[in-house]
Amino acid sequence: MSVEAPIYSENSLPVNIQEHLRTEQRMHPEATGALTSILTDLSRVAKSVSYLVNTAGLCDSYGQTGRVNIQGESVIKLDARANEQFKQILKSNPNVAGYASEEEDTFVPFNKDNRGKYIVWFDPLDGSSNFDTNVSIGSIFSIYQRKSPESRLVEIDDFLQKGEEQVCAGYFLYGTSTMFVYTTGHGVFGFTLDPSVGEFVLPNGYSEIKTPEIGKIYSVNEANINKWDQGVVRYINDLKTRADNPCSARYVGSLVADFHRNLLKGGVYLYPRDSKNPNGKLRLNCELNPLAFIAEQAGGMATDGHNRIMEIEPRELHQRNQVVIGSKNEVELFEKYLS
Ligand code: AHM
Ligand code: MG
Repeated sequence: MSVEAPIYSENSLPVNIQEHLRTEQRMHPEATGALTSILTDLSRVAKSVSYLVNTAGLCDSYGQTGRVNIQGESVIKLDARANEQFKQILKSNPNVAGYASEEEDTFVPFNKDNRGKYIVWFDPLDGSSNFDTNVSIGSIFSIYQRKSPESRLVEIDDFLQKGEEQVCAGYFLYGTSTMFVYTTGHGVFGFTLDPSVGEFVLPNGYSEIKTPEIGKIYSVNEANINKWDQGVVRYINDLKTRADNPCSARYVGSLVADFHRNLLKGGVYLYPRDSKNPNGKLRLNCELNPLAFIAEQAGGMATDGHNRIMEIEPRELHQRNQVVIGSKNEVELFEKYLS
């Protein structure tokens, strides 16, 4: 079967991700090209994991490996394969000194030839329990400058930095199309994979992503309502029943898909603490900080109810925190209900 090329708008051909990254690099004379090279490699990871996700049903990637990860969760075969793709591609980049993954117990220093100044955090496949029913899933990444000297292997403190230290963050969304969304602190850009040429492109009219200030959607696993604090119950009730702009519920159960929809349309995603998950379910370092960086750069907010997510001091690699993230108006409202 041949793949037909999409018909782009007449007046403007799309920019591919390499051209875009080169332009961005030129706009920052202090840039050395190291971050550009990591982002280019991450776009290769995105293509390769997208292929794995798209073909999983055809090649025995459904099901579990039989292993249980540090968080007590069964490792799905595709999680393990996606993790390997991130690891192999990043390892070949001399600017990456090591990585930490949601799927691995601890951080991994690369060998002595990789003593670059950056480290990468990633969740190789988020929402993977959804994928064998063809529901959208994603990958999340975050890049920091290491704190330890480049003459040594990386250390745990390189991976326990506050989110506000991030130099870049993003996600890949495997949805009706595959997207690569990222920020380096100069706006949010979202590229779409054109499968006819195998390139991520920035279609016309879709350059910088801004999120609406007032949201119309709330996304939460409402089946947990009896386990929530009363402030959260009252907050959700307010969103649903307020006279002005009442919200509608949308919940895929895949963080990247829920976050991305709300980013474009306006809304909030929350995973509050509950009696089963006293700190919420989602991980600060590989899930919340990267999405918080994107949300803020798009004009939104991310909080645990009391603190800005990116100002929380991480104490552990796989730390979990309560989160409310999305449109400013609804995130600020949550803070009022908790105060
Ligand atoms: P994962 O990292 O193990 O895939 O879990 C994270 C996922 C998120 O994608 C999603 O938003 C959340 O867990 C759903 O949790 P629940 O099933 O409790 O609603
Ligand atoms: Mg995850």
